[in-house]
Amino acid sequence: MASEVSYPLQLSSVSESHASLYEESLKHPEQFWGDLASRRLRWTKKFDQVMDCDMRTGQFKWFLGGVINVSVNCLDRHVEENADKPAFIWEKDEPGTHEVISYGQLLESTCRIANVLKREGVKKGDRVAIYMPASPLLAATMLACARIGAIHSVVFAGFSAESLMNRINDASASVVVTADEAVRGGKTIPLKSIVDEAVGGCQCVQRVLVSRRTGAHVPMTPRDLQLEQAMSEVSDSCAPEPLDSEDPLFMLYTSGSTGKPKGILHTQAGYLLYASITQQYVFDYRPGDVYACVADIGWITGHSYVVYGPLCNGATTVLFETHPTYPDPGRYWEMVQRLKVTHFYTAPTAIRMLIRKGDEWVKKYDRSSLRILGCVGEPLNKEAWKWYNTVVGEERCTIVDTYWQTETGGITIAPRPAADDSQPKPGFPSLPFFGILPQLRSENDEVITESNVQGHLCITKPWPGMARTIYGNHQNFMDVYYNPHPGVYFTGDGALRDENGLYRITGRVDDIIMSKGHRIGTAELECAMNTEPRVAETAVVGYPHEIYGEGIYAFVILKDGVVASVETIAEDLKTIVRKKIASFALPNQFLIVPGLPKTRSGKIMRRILRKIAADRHEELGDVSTLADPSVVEKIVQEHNLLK
Ligand code: 6R9
Repeated sequence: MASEVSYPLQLSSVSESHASLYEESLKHPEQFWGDLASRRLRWTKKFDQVMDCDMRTGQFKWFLGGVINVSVNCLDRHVEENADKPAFIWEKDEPGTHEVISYGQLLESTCRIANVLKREGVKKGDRVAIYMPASPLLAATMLACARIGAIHSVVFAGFSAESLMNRINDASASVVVTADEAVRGGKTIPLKSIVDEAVGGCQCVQRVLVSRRTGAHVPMTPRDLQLEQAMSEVSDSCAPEPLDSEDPLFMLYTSGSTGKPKGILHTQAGYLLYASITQQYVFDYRPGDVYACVADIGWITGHSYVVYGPLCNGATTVLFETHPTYPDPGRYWEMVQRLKVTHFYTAPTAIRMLIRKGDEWVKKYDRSSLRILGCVGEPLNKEAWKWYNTVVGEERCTIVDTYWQTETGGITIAPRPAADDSQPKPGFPSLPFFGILPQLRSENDEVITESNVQGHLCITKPWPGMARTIYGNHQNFMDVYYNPHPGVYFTGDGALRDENGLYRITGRVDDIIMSKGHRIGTAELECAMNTEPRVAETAVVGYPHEIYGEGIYAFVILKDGVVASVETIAEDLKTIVRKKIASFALPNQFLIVPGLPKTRSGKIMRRILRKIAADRHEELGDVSTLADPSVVEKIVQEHNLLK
C-alpha cells in the first residue's frame, strides 16, 4: 500500500492565525484541501483531482480518483504506531465504571465483525442498520461496515419500532445489528424485542445480529445470530476494501419539513477529512488529551466527534453510555475527575438542566483537567453560557459554541481557541471554519450585507464534509437545500452577523423544531397524531422553553361531534407519538381548538400559532388574509384559559 501520509499528524499550523488560514482556504480551495487530504489521510491510491462541485445541480465530488479505506485511517495506521493506545474510554451506565479499549482491540473487533458481515453475504454498497446502545461494539460495527464498503445507517436506540422499521425499509437494509438490551440511567430498554417488532414489517432483512449488553435472555429466531459468538468463529483480520473517495460511507436519517425522515448520505474521504480536521482545529486537540463528546452515536455529533473525527486523529475519545443525572447530577463532573477529561462537548439543553440542579454538584469534583468546553445543537443562551464558563470552567476554559448540522458533516461555524486567546462572544458561534463562506439572504433571495440583520443562513462554497444527497431522492435534496436559494446551500436556520463579522444563530426558519437538542419535523409529528380517530387535524409549533430550548405545542381540532377532555386526548396522542416516533418527540402542551389559522389556499399560518404559543399575542400582525380571521381570537382565548 502506497502511503504518503506523514504520521504523526501535522500539528504545526493549528495555532496559525485563523484569518490567514481561512483566507487561504477560500482563495485556493483546491490547494488547501488537496494538501490537507494528502498529508492527513492515508490513500491506497492518491486522488487525481481535488474537487468537482456544482451547487446548481447539487453534484459534489471530492478527491476524485482517490482510493481509500476509512477504517484503515481510523485504526490500522494508529495500531502500527502503538496498538495499546486507548481509542475509547467507555463510560458505562453503571456509576463509576469505565472500560478502556485500545486501538489494537478496536481493530480486532472491527475485523471480526467485518468478517461476520461478509460471511452473511454483505457486500460493498449494501446497507446495514445499526440499533445499539453506545458501546465499543457499536463503533466497531460502523467501522466494520467502512472496512468492507457497506453503508451503515445508525438509528438512535430511542426511536420506536415503527420509526426503525421505516428507516430499515427506506434503506433496504439486509442486516440489522442490535443488542439484547440497552441500559440507561439504571433502566433497561428491550432493544432486541423492538427490533423483532420492526423487522416484522421489513421484507429486506435477512439477518439480525444480537450483541450482549445485559446478558438478558432474549428469544432468538433462525433469522438471528449471537454477535459475539459469530465473531469468535471468524478471523481477526480482514483486508480493507479499496473504496473510491465518493463511495457512500453512511446514511443518517434526520427530520425535515416533509413527513418522511430523510436519509442524509455522506461519502468516504471528504467526510473523514472534514470530521478530523474540525475535531483537531476547533477543539485544539493535542496528543494525550482525553476528549469527551457525550452525544449519542445515533446522531451526527456522535458520528463525527465520538467516532470518525477523533479516531482518524488517533485521539482518545470517551463513549458516554449513561445519563447526566444518573445516579445524580454530578455524573459528568465525577467522570471528568475520574477520567481526567480535557475536552467536554455537550448540548445546551443538558447545561440548562444542570443549572437547575445547583452548582454544588459541579464544585464537588476536581475539574482542573478541563481545557475546552464545547456545545452544539441549539443556541447557547447567555445565562447558560455564563454558567458553563464560570461554574464549570472556572473562567479558565474556552467555551466553544459550535454550529453545524447532519447535512454539513462537521462543524461549520465555531471559535478557534488555538488561534485566538480571547474568550468568544456569548451566544455567538462566531467564525466560519476553513472553506465555509456563509451568506445571509432575505426571504426574497436578496443578499443581506448589513450588520445585525437577520436572514436565512446559506453557504456559498462547497466544502468536503457536505452531504452528497438524500438516499434515493436527489430531487428532495435539491428542493430542500439548493432550490430555495438557487446556487447556494440553504441551512434552514436564521442567523445574523455582527459588526465584527461574528455569526449568531437565531433558530430554524422552516418547519423544524429543535427541542432538547433533538430535531423534530412538525409534519412528521402531525402526520402521526392525525391518525388518532377522534382527531381531525393537528398543528405543532415550537415555543420558548427554559430548559428544552424549544418546547412543542400541539393545537388539536377534534372531529365534529367528538367530546373529550384535553387530558384524555393528550394521553392518547402521546401514546401514538411514542409508538410512531419516539418519546423525545412528545409535545409538552396540548390545546383543543375549533379551527386553525389558514390562508385561503389552506396553508396553516404557523407564524401566528408560534406567537400565540409564545404568549406574544400583541405581535400577531395582520390576520385579515386568513380564510377565517375570527379563529385566531378563539385560539387565543383557549390558550389563555390553559394558563
Ligand atoms: C450537529 C447537529 C442541526 C440544527 C441546526 C440548528 C441547530 C446546531 C447549533 C444550532 C444554534 C448552535 N444547531 N448547533 N443552533 N447554535 N451552536 O445538531 O445536527 O441534529 O442535524 O441539527 O441544530 O438549527 O440546523 P442536527
